[in-house]
Parts: sequence; structure tokens; C-alpha cells
Amino acid sequence: MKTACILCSQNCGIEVDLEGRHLVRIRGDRAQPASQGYLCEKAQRLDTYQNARDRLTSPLRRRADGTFEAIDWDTAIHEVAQRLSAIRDEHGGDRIFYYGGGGQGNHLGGAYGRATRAALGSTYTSNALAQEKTGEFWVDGQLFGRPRCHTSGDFEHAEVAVFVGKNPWQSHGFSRARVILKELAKDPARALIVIDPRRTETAELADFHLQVRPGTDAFCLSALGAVLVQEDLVAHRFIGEHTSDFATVSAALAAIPVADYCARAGLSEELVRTVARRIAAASSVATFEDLGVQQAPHSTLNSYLEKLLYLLTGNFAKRGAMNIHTRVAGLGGGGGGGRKTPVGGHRIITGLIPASVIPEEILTDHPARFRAMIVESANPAHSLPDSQRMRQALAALECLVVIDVAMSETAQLAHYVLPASSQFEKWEATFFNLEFPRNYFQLRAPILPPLEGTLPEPEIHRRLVRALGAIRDEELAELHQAAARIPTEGRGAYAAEFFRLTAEKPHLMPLAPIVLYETLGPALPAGAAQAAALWGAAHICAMTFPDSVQRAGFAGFGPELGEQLFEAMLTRRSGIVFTVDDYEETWQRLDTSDKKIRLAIPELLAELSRLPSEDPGARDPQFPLVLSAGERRSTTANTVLRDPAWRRQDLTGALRMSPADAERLGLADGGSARVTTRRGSAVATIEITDTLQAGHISLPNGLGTSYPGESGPAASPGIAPNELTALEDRDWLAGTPWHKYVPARVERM
Ligand SMILES: Nc1nc2c(c(=O)[nH]1)N[C@H]1C(S)=C(S)[C@@H](COP(=O)(O)OP(=O)(O)OC[C@H]3O[C@@H](n4cnc5c(=O)[nH]c(N)nc54)[C@H](O)[C@@H]3O)O[C@H]1N2
Ligand SMILES: Nc1nc2c(c(=O)[nH]1)N[C@H]1C(S)=C(S)[C@@H](COP(=O)(O)OP(=O)(O)OC[C@H]3O[C@@H](n4cnc5c(=O)[nH]c(N)nc54)[C@H](O)[C@@H]3O)O[C@H]1N2
Ligand code: SF4
Ligand SMILES: [Mo]
Repeated sequence: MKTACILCSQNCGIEVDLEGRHLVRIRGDRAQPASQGYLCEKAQRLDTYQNARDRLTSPLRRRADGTFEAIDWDTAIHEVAQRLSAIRDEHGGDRIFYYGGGGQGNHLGGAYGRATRAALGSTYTSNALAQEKTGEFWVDGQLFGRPRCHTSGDFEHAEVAVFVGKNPWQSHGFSRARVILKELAKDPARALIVIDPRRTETAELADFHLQVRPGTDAFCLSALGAVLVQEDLVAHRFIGEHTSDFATVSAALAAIPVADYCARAGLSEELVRTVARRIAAASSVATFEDLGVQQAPHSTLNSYLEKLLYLLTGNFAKRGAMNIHTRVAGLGGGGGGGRKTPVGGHRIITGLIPASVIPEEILTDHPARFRAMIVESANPAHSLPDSQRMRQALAALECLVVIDVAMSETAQLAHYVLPASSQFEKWEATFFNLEFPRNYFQLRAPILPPLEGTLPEPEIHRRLVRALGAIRDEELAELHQAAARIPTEGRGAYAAEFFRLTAEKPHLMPLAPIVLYETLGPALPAGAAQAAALWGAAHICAMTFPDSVQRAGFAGFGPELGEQLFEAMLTRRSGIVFTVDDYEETWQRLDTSDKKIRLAIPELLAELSRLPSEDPGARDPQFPLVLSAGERRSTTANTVLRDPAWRRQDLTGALRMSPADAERLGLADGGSARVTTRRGSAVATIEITDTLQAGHISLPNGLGTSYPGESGPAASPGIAPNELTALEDRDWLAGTPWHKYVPARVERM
């Protein structure tokens, strides 16, 4: 049976054999157009997700003493609706904060969650993107006109690939990553450049490894930009035709003392110059910045400097370079720009409240504080910075509702836990459709019936919306009639009725996912009612990118094109190529009024000009090491796989350390030691490795989740990284936390 791996954003296509409810024999699906049969080793462990011992099988209500009692669905929905509407009626719907909406493999639930939010009048949201990508989105908005002008690297065709704080060998992030990395590495005409303090698996393959000192990327990246300007290696023609404000940026980079900045970043000036020249000489360059810079000091500035590298060399809107991709649906929280958080007045980017300010928006007596939260398919008690403080905040809420498949760290703090069916028990898809020139989408059908006691999110939200009284039966009568005629007349008349109805009753528009699920849903083939919300997404996609959808082989114009696309989504089990682009198309997607890239970002140029006053080598003597808290390894998958037994090796998630530090501290490989930060302390198993430089230590991501023993008590091997991180260590602009730059010390036990 065809479905997809749900352990990272690639969602590689898989074919699964079942034995009872177990996923046995998992193979790559060669017909999946993006992954083409590719898998990494983690996909083999998916059964530990499906059949985890802490799967929830009944709605739970917390008792006064903190224990939980099982309750039936009707009671749970009724009480949740009552508790939340009481808070709305007394304090306003905006006092209810929604977090999550999907993880690495599931975004349909979040689409239906929008209707529940609308029914409650709750407009503040956030999710994991607000601790990684919001700074980058903001920079995209400044340069290209809107945050949704997100670019992707055409690594398959790039002559030079640059990875900045990104280890795609382990973390992927684009299709068939290991295949493409090996191709880049073995072709002498191409080059692989890695900027990472650790000699990662990707860096091992690289032609050039800029092994920066942790947290010094702003120096490294601005030195690279400075070499481009100072040696006059920039693409003058591209800059003249397609950009504005070059003079401002050029002046800023011309002033940078390259030798000094290289020294501060711990790099040889010669190597930095060679890399800048290699980038400038290439016929095409694609780049990828990720957590190593997005969760480290100067993260938003780093995003800007990274983008200047490819823009100043004209690697935009062409083959092998950076292009603005299409989308099936956005990943942000929606809502207008310019909004601030209700208590702290922090900047909200793409509708998402910065991860690091959430406790501050709860733990206060400010009248606009959040009083309730709905958490769906996310584990903020584990994944957000400063878990202690986060737990305090969650505990202070008047009502916390968690929708999850498992008893997560967040669910353990909830007033109500609503058990969702797993991603193999319902229709699912992600909106991680970020590729160019071909972009992919896969709607997965269930391969198993729901585990008893669970419901798929569309049904959970339908019941909540109904219990909140947001839709009345008689309002949908005509739409039901139009849906009944679909088998004989097609969906055209239904569409007309849907638009008539929502124009007449505008309050139904934000509830559209549930309206579609209830009316169109039953008319969809193969029991695909849960996919009904995609009907709207398919039409919007076809209207927004008609030429690209047609190039992908879909016929027709206007609504007909949207119908064709929707039909293909519904029926092609291995997924589809939904858009195919010409490289020039990127110019059409640029959203600035003059269709030029606005190179200067004043706020970030000001930050750049303050760099000289910073001493990146300075350390608090109490915390002389830099801890990278949350490294991706072949034994990590966020907190989706909660059973520690899925890891065949590295069971306790070792603290990696350089031989020099281990010797200085008198530590042996496999021994234990205490790691302490300003925020917390934990005991770790030591792994000595020369891939790390002295002064730099690293812990894996996603460990330390509690998991029930087969008969005995719960265990949680490994260190939950956010017991060690602090809220204050965050980017001034985007509020993204510095998980990769945690001052720490290690002591022998
Ligand atoms: N196996 C596995 N794959 C995953 C995931 C998983 O949990 N496990 N999670 C998925 C998710 S949600 C995401 S967002 C991606 C993240 O994917 P990545 O960003 O690639 O993952 P990380 O390993 O967290 O960080 C990348 C690199 O940053 C480096 N780094 C640390 N400090 C610095 C620094 O100061 N400067 C620079 N330049 N680099 C630094 C680290 O050494 C590391 O190699 O991975 C996805 N893929
Ligand atoms: N210190 C540190 N912290 C980090 C990071 C780091 O590198 N270092 N990385 C950060 C990053 S990049 C990310 S993306 C976040 C990820 O952190 P989160 O977004 O909080 O979530 P995940 O760990 O991916 O877990 C998702 C939850 O979804 C549940 N789930 C799985 N399937 C379903 C389903 O079908 N329905 C429902 N309702 N629930 C389901 C799982 O049981 C789990 O509780 O962590 C961040 N936190
Ligand atoms: S974890 Fe591996 S197999 Fe699964 S989607 Fe990611 S790259 Fe593909
Ligand atoms: Mo992430």
C-alpha cells in the first residue's frame, strides 16, 4: 500500500506491507515523482510510530489531583466547547491561542483547525516555524516583496551548492539528498561548499569546508560578501537590471575588514577568498541555510547575508540557482502584516508569534494575556526553549486542549487530551511543497482503519465547530442538495452554490474547511471526505499559478483547471507533479512594485555595522563551551518516534565533544559527565569525536521524551535539549531562539 514517510519534511513515498496493524516491509515508492524510490534508514522504523505504547485511545480529562480519567467523545467535545466559549465570552476569542497544526508529515489537520479558530474568534497562532524560519521569511519579504516569496535551491542542476548551518546528509531538506550530494562531490566540474563548525557527514564530502567558530557566521558570511564587492566579482549586469539599492549594500560590504572578520570566525582568509571566487565564477549557485544559522546569534542578519551571496552573483531566476517556488497552501498562520503580540508587543512574522515570547504572553496579569491554548500536533513543552518556563506557562492556563496521537510532554499538562488517528489511519498530506522547477504534492490515503477510540482531525474539528454552534444545519441545506447532484452533474454546480452561499453568508467563509468536509466530503470517491478542504486549495493553486499547472500536464482554464488538479490529487496515490516552471517564471513571482529586488535592508545593515564591537570569542568563564542543543542524527526524528527502542544505536543520545576538551576534562568515550547551562543541568554519555572543534559540544534533537516501559515505569533516555536552553537568548528581530549557541560547561562526575 502506498503512503509516505512522515519523519522529515521530504515525505518520501513508500510502499508498505501490513501484518495485522503492523507496518512490516517498507520500500521506497519508485512512482513517487519527488523521491523516486529514495529512502533513508529512518523509514524502516515507522512502525514504532504507528504502534507506540503511548498511543492515546480515549479522550482524557484531567482531575484536580493531576491524574487523567477517560471520558467519551461527546462529553469531551461538549466540555471543551463549553470551557473555551466561556473564556471567549468573558475575555474575547483572542485570549485563546492556537499552537501547531502539523508536524513533519501532517498538515491537513491544521487546515481544519482554522475553522475551529474561526468559530472561537481566536486569531493568534504559532508553530515550529517561529523558532527557525520566521527570520528568513521576513528577509524574503524585504528583498522580494512578500514573505511568501520563498526560494528554493535547484541543487540537482547547480554547479556550486552552498550549505550554511545545514547538514542535508542527515536532515535532508530536498529530494534524494544523499544521491545529489554524492553527485556534487564526485563531479570535478562542480563544487560543494559547507559552512559548519562541525565536520559533518556533508562536510566530509565537501570541496570547501568553512569550519567556522560556532556563532560567527555573520562574520564569515559578511567577509564572503565583502570579497565579492572588494574584488569586484559581482554580477553588474544582473544587479543593474534586476535590483535596487546596490550602492548602499556595496558601501557596507566595502567597509568590511576581510582579514579581521575571517580571524574572528576562525577561518583562513585565503580559504574564504577562494570560496568567494569559486561562487563568483560558477555558472550557477544554489544555497540552503538552516538551523545552524537560523538558531544562532544574528540569525536574521545571517539569512540576509546568505541571500546577498547569491543575489550579488546573479544566481536568481535561472537553472541551478535560486527560484521562487509555487505552493499548494501557505505554511504560516495567516493574518495581516504589522501585527504585534498582545502582551509584549513583539513582531509577528507570517502570522506566527515568536517561540521565545510565548511564556511572557501567558505568565502575566496583563488583561490581554493568553488564557487558553489549543495545541495540535506539536509538543511545545518539549520543543520550545526553556521547558521549565514553558511548563509553568502551560500550567497557568485556564484551559489547555491538546490534540495528539501520543501522550506527549504537552499532553501530560493538558486539561483535555483529544486522541487523533495516526497518519496511516486517515487522509493526510503536507504543504512542504517547496521545490523548483518541478513541485510535488502527495495526498495519502489511509492504509489502516482508525485505532479504536481515535478520530481524524477533520472530524474532531467538525464536532468542535458544531458544538460551538458556528454552523446551523439549515444554512447548508442548499449546498447539500448541490452536493447530491455531483455524481450526475459534476462539481460545477456545487462550486457555484458554494460561492453563492459564502457571498451571502460571509461568516461561513472562514469555516469553509468544515463546510466542505460536511457537504462535498461525502460526495468524494473512495471515502476521501477528509480531503475536502483540498478542493479549495487546488482551485486557489490553479488560479494563482495557471501556466505552471498547465505545464505540469493539466488541461483547461479557470475552474476547469482547478478541477483537473483536484482530481489528480484525489486519485494518484503516488503523488503528482502539480507545477512545472520556466526559470524566468521567478520574475513573475517577485512581489515588489517595480519587479526589482530591494537589496538594502536598513535594520540589518545597521546590525551589520555594529559587528566590529563584538568579540565572538568572548566566553563567560562559568560557561566556557558552546553547546549545540538539537543536532540532527540518523537516530533523531523530532519527537515523532517516542519509543527509544527505535534507535538501534546512540540510545542515550550522546554528548559529542572534541578529543581536546575530553582530555582537558579527563573524560573517556562512553563515560558520563554533567553538562550545565545557565538554565539547567543534565547527565550525559560522552562521545569523543574529532568532527567537533575544541570548545564546541553537541546534543541531539528530540530525545528525553518519556515513554512507558513494557511493564515497569516510564523511561526517558537522553537529554531533552530545552531543559538547557533559555528564552532570553534569541534574535532581536524575529525572536528565534539560539538553540545552537548555548553557553555551557561540562564536569566530570
Ligand atoms: N534525522 C533527522 N532529520 C531531520 C529532523 C530530525 O529530527 N532528524 N528534523 C527535521 C527538521 S524539523 C528540520 S528544521 C531540519 C533541520 O536540519 P539541519 O538544520 O540540517 O539540522 P541541525 O543538525 O539541527 O543543524 C545543522 C547544522 O548546524 C550546525 N551548526 C551548529 N552551530 C552552528 C553555527 O554556529 N554556525 C553554522 N554555520 N552551523 C552551525 C550543526 O553542526 C549542524 O551540522 O531537519 C529535518 N530533518
Ligand atoms: N533545543 C532545540 N529545540 C528544538 C529544535 C532544536 O534543534 N533544538 N528544533 C526545533 C524545530 S526545527 C522543530 S520543527 C520543532 C519540532 O517540534 P514540534 O513542532 O513541537 O513537534 P514534533 O516534535 O515534530 O512533534 C509533533 C507532535 O505531533 C504528534 N503527532 C504525530 N502524528 C500526529 C497526528 O497525526 N495528529 C496529531 N494531532 N498529532 C500527531 C507527535 O506525537 C508529537 O507530539 O522542534 C524545535 N525545537
Ligand atoms: S526520514 Fe528519510 S525516508 Fe523519511 S522522509 Fe525523510 S529522507 Fe525520506
Ligand atoms: Mo524544523
